[in-house]
Amino acid sequence: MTPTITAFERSPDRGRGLARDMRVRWALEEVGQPYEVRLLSFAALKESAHLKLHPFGQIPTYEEGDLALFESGAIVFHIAERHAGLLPADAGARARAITWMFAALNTVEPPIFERTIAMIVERDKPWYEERLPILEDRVRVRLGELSNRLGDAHWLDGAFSAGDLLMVTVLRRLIGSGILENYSNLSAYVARGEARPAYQRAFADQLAVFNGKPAAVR
Ligand SMILES: N[C@@H](CCC(=O)N[C@@H](CS)C(=O)NCC(=O)O)C(=O)O
Repeated sequence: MTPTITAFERSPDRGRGLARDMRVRWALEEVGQPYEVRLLSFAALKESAHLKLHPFGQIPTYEEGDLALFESGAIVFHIAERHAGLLPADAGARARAITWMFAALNTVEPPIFERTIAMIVERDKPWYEERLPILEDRVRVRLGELSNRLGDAHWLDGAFSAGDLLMVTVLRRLIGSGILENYSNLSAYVARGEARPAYQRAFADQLAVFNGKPAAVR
């Protein structure tokens, strides 16, 4: 059964691949699962039809027959569990890859996203100039730790996994910030993720929505 995901009709990032449907698109591309996309306006996100699928009125969602999921991490996990290619077969390696999925979303993403939100909604506040460096230091702490762990490895724990997929999408939000660029192994890690053919197909399809062009037919 072909799953259907939801995505922004008009992405606020202007097609830079930051909206979280990118994670789901990338995972589906990695495992070779075709999918359909239902595009939604910001208003439609908050309407009852969508709220039945997503209690917080956000994208992405994932529908497959009777199954409806929300939360990008849960969706990527669902895809990774049902197809080969995103989680190792060995039980220990699989548990570690899942640990990296949680680490990406629960430990690394929060300070990065808090900085982003501050830059969007707090720019005109009197405390902004004082608060931003504090938020950026918190990001640096996490990147330093992640950089130490990654070292000169290609991926976080052996072969590319759903943990790397989520971590790369989380780190991409820092591209051009001047922060990520100070950690050459993390920049190279992100570039390695972006170079994967599955990533490139997912990115092109998300960008096509922003450009108003139909997605490639595969
Ligand atoms: N934790 C959720 C976050 C989802 C999320 O923040 N989605 C954003 C787009 S990337 C959204 O729909 N924003 C619109 C809104 O919150 O109204 C996930 O990972 O799926």
